[in-house]
Amino acid sequence: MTTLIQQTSVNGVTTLTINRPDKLNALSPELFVELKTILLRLQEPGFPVRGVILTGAGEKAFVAGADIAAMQQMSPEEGERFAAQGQEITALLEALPIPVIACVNGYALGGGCELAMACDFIYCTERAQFGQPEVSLGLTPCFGGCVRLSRFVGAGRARELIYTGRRIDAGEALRIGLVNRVFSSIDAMLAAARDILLECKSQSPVAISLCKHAINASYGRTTAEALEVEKIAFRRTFESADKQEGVKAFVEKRPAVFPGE
Ligand code: CO8
Repeated sequence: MTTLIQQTSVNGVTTLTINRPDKLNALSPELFVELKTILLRLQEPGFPVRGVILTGAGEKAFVAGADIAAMQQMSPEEGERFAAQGQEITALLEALPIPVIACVNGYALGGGCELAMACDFIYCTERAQFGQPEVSLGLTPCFGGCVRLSRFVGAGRARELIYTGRRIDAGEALRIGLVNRVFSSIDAMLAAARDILLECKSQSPVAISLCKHAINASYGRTTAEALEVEKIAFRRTFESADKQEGVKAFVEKRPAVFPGE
């Protein structure tokens, strides 16, 4: 059992709770090690999880960023290693072949906002605050902020947020497309995330993982290249038992029961 990240699983949905509330869940090197171990386990073929919720413990923060105190004495080489560690985590999160929802209450700043953006989409409470304040510390975003923020909100808005280090509230995050939905309480947010993941659970896991792959692979490719990835994903569904079952069930006018392979 890990200590910096709590893990609970119900009905095939795993909730990962970053658990350093006294430090507003700031991302320390030790926390990265735990998170990496968990994410690698979730990627193992056959691991019985169909959706993940990533959230933060306490009332104040999802994650208030990378651990600023830990960065104080780092050499450039150590800084680069820390950045690589963070990028490895966000890449692992993004590559999970199942839906992952970030549930943000309170601060999601710097590395916290970047961690949320490595999930498939973001829900938040009315008390959420988002931002990339790195420039106010003389730093740059390095866990994917310069790359992923513009995918959510467009290049112009991403530049404005990153160059000013400004924080935005839940209403603005919703308006510009950083979050999908805003909730009045943590419980309502987590319940909605679980409901959506259970809804996804009744669909073909193979098809969902291929959709996720095609969406992620579309970034950085030309339209023609991205369409090629989509075409191959479609082809791969024809090799799956899920597609056989889904199409057969439709023809037989009954609900599909997907084997997930
Ligand atoms: N790192 C370490 N400790 C933190 C962090 C953090 N990012 N954020 C908060 N804490 C700690 C505080 O030091 C404090 O600890 P203590 O009680 O021991 O003094 C505790 O959490 C509570 O924080 P506050 O008392 O400050 O709480 P407030 O409610 O007054 O303020 C804020 C909340 C506004 C969120 C404030 O804590 C704050 O500004 N935090 C920093 C936010 C920030 O700048 N985040 C970005 C960090 S940089 C980053 O994430 C980019 C990644 C770069 C990686 C570089 C690799 C080398």
